This record gives sequence, structure tokens and C-alpha cells, in this order.
Amino acid sequence: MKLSIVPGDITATHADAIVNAANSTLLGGGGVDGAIHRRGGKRILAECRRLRETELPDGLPAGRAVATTAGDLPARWVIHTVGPVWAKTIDKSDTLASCYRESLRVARELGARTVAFPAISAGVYGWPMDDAARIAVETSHAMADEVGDVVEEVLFVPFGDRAEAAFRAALEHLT
Ligand code: AR6
Repeated sequence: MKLSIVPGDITATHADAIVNAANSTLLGGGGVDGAIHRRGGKRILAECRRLRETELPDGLPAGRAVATTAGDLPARWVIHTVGPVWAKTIDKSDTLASCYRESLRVARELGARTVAFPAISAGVYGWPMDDAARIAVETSHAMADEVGDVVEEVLFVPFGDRAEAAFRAALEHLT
């Protein structure tokens, strides 16, 4: 399983599945979530609403992942996951790692060969970028044995120079 860095806007990234840094309501928000719903059109929100009415009446808990259509995006699926809100006194690293693990498990079940991730929790939710990038890269790398029979490539999509530098450093640190 290859790990790559493709900086820019994830809504323009060509991948089988694009991961959304959503919130528990699944009903939209700002940041990457807002961009995905804006560019992906109404079908994504319609499926999110259906999920809320059926299997997720209380919303999607942090660390879990669920898929919908990608609507008008250049992808087949959007995988919605909810990152933890960063907190100084509580270590929620395993919840953030779980976002990557669960998203990749969903991707494998769907048959997605390429999966694009934003820097989950590193925006509105306040996670320090270097640490967010390290968790993203290390966790995805560790999933290769479990999902690599289907998922051929994981694309990290840092938004801005600071995020790109963090992801490049995290990837270099692996090898
Ligand atoms: N493409 C790629 N990355 C982006 C894009 C984009 N178009 N737009 C922003 N980013 P955030 P979170 C980066 O805040 O911290 C929403 O309101 C951004 O610069 O989108 O997990 C949800 O509804 C940052 O590096 O997600 C939740 O309420 C990274 O994506 C809450 O924000 C994540 O920033 C989730 O917060």
C-alpha cells in the first residue's frame, strides 16, 4: 500500500473514496466538511439525513466512519469520520488514530483502491498539525496488512504549506 502526499483542495482530488472530517451530526459544517457538501451537491446530505433516520439516530461517534455517495465530486464515495476535539489535558490520540483505521476498513469493504484523507481534527478541532500528520501517516502505514489487499494507495491532502511540511516530515520519518 502506497502512501502519497497530494497537496490542495480535497474536493478536486481524484480518488475512489474521499474522507470527510465531519462532526457527529453528519449534517454539515465548515472547513473540509463545508467544502465537500458544497462541491458534492445535495445527494451527500440526503444520504447523511437517511443515515440519521435509520442506523445512526444519535449521530456518528468520534473515531467511527460511515460511507455515502460522493455526489458530484470526482470520487465514488465520501467516507465520513469524526475526529476528536483536541484537549490539552486528555490524550485522545487513539480516537484520532481510530478515524484512519475505521475509514480504511470502510474503504476496503467498499472496494476503494485509492483513498484521500484531509488532516482530520487539525482545523476547527484544534489538533496540532505536526502531531495530526504523524498520527495520520503512522496509523495508515500500520493498516497496510489489514486493508492493502484492496486499498492500493492512501493520498494525504494537506491544505496549505504548513500542513504540507508536516505531512512530508511525517512520511520521511517512516522510511
Ligand atoms: N481540502 C483539504 N483540506 C482542507 C480543505 C479542503 N477543501 N478545507 C479545509 N481543509 P477542519 P476538523 C483542512 O476544520 O478540525 C467542521 O465544521 C484544514 O485546513 O475541516 O476535523 C466539521 O463539521 C485542516 O488542516 O476539520 C466539524 O464540526 C483540515 O482540513 C469540524 O469542522 C481539517 O480541518 C471538524 O474539525
